[in-house]
Amino acid sequence: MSESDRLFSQANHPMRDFVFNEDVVKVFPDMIKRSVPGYPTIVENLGVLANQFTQPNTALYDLGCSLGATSQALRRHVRQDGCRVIAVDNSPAMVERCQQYLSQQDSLFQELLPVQVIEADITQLAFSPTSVVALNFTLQFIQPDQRLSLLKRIRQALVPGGALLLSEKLHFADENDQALLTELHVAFKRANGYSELEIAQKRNALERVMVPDTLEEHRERLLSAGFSRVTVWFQCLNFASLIAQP
Ligand code: GEK
Repeated sequence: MSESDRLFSQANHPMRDFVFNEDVVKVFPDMIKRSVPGYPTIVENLGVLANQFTQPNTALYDLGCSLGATSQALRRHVRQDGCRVIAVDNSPAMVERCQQYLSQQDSLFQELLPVQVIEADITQLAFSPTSVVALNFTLQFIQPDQRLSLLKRIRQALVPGGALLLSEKLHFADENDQALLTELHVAFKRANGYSELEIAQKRNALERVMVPDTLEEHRERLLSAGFSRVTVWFQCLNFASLIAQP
């Protein structure tokens, strides 16, 4: 069972830069739900969207899978012959727990797509032919200068009819928009029970690790990577999810 997230509740929290370690794994489902507006809706609908784009006999990737919530949604919704889900994360603690959760899903449901969980850095991954790639709040943790080459490799691996499903926290070029949506996001976290101290300490820990782009930057980079169509299908406050088609 997931514990409730009190990770940053004590003053002078020792985590200077945020890391996806065992302490984070223990509280992760609670943390992400209380921090990312729209997360449950996005995850469930990634499965629904994926089923529209999945092509037979291809791999479906969940990159930066954490505990496999997106992989589970893909497996709940995608019905196609010869497909498999490949879930990848570079945090050993995440991968270990993810494997346990996906085995539990296997014991509860029949006829799910097979799934493989891999501990790897997604910037170094060799992709198999794929029809759906989910980057659900992961690209923002990749070094900015490595983002384009990752997207190019994903684009090259995508078969016709497939799609990249990309969810990210957004930055806004207009400083008034940025200030308003940041304040509304703080209000969302407050409403979910986080204190001012927890909010401030987590913001400091994430500052150097998570670097959000603007919607325009995403659009331009995706087009540079060779995608031909970019569509926003969901936005809640400063969090959005896009479909990028080859
Ligand atoms: C979900 N998608 O629940 N290679 C592999 N994994 C990485 C890398 C990398 N280079 N960098 C970061 N990660 C999930 C949520 S969380 C988002 C994704 C968040 C992994 C990192 O270990 C973490 O598990 C995940 O990307 C980001 O639908 O916590 O806000």
